Order: sequence, then structure tokens, then C-alpha cells
Amino acid sequence: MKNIIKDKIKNEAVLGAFQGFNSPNLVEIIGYAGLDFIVFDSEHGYMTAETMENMVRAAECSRLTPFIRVPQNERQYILKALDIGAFGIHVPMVNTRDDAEKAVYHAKYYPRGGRGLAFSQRSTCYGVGVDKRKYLEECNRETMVMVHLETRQAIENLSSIIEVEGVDILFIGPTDLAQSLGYYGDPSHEEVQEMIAGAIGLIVDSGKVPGVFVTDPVSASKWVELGARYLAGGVSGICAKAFLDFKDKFKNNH
Ligand code: 3PY
Ligand code: MG
Repeated sequence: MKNIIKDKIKNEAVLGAFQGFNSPNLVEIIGYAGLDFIVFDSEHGYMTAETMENMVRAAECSRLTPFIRVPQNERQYILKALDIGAFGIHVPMVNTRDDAEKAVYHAKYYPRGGRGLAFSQRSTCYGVGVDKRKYLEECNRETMVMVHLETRQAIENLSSIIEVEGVDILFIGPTDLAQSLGYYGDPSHEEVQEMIAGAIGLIVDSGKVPGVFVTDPVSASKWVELGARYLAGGVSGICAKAFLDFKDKFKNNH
């Protein structure tokens, strides 16, 4: 198992998308279009583990690195996501250092954590020809943990969350952050934007990697200039914009 995103983010910004519904075909299109990673979203999406397993396969076929956003920071969700074969997890609503420690603990095998071990599932090639020690070492090294900072509390606790070893990306969720600050549905509000910029600055100064959810390439560039190296949009939003644009261009000519 080699997680190319882990290496890439050392030197460049990577781009991905969250997908919350079942379509392996769309996953392949996204991969062939050249994005770096995909996050199967089982927080807001409603795919079963079995569905996501096929989506992970589609991602691998099209050279997209597959991650899964778990519905909640709980052992059984994290274990399932990784056993399916996701290369990392996104964990929503990480508000404290303890939350971040818990996510890392469940994502890593002994000695770093307490991930349940078996050799019967997809991530271990069903135990066929697997070098068990090598698998454990590789998995602990390559599996990524992305914690979502999306509340005022998370930003207030940022300096202690940053210190948690094993967190790869501190990922800012502007939609929930905006509502936590009282600006429902308005992540572009000045106060939200300033808070995001401040958080990115703190993360960059600590030597860790900031990530941000973005709705368009313009806002993505703004965060990349500040040092964000992991950017992701939403598949539904991107499709909706593309179809609206397609329709508008047609209507303007006919
Ligand atoms: C948010 O913006 O709240 C997110 O969770 C983005 O993924
Ligand atoms: Mg959110």
C-alpha cells in the first residue's frame, strides 16, 4: 500500500472531491479527469459499506486515492472504512485534542493505536499472500487521518489539536464553521473567512498541513497562497454548476 497523497502534499497542493452518492462511473470520470483524491462521504451521504467498497475499487481503477468521511468519530465507522480499503479517513466535528487522539487511535494498529486486526477483509487482500508484519507497518505509515475543524470550539482549541501526532491534515469545514459562528449558510462572511485564514496560518507555522473545503477554484487559490495544500470540493456542487452553465450557454444561444 503506497499512499501517493502523503508524499505529494509535502511539496504541492492536491485537489479532490467529496462524493455522497453511489456512482462508480462518476468516480472513474473524476479519476480520469486528473483529480488527486476522492472522499466518499458517509457523514452527509448515505452509502452503505458495501457500496463504498465498490466505489473504492473504481477509485483505484482510475488512479484516484480513496478516502472515506466517517459519519462520526467512532471505532466501528473508522474500522469499517479502513477495512474496505480506504487510504485514510476524514473525521467530522473534531473539537478537542481528545477527539483528535481518539480518531488517530482507531485508525492505527498497535503500537500507535488500537485498530482492530483481522486478515479476512479487502484491505489485507483477504489474507492471500500477505506479509502480516509488513502490512501492519505499511498501513500505520500510509493511512492518513484528516480531522475536520468546523466549529468555534475547534478553532479555539486549535493549538492543542495541532499537537496530536498522527493527524495528517487539519481540514477546515467552512459550512459548519459559518453556522457555528452564527452565519448560517454564509461561509463567505468576513468573520468566517478571517477565522479560516488565521487557522491556516497557525497550522502552517506548526509545520502541519492545512486543508479546506472549497466551492470554486478562486477561493481555492486564496487558501493555497496562504499555505493550504489539501483542497476538496463537493461532487454535487461541481456537477450542479457544470449543468447550469451548460444549460445557460444553450439558452443564451437559442
Ligand atoms: C463543512 O464545510 O462543514 C464541511 O464539512 C466540508 O466538508
Ligand atoms: Mg461539515
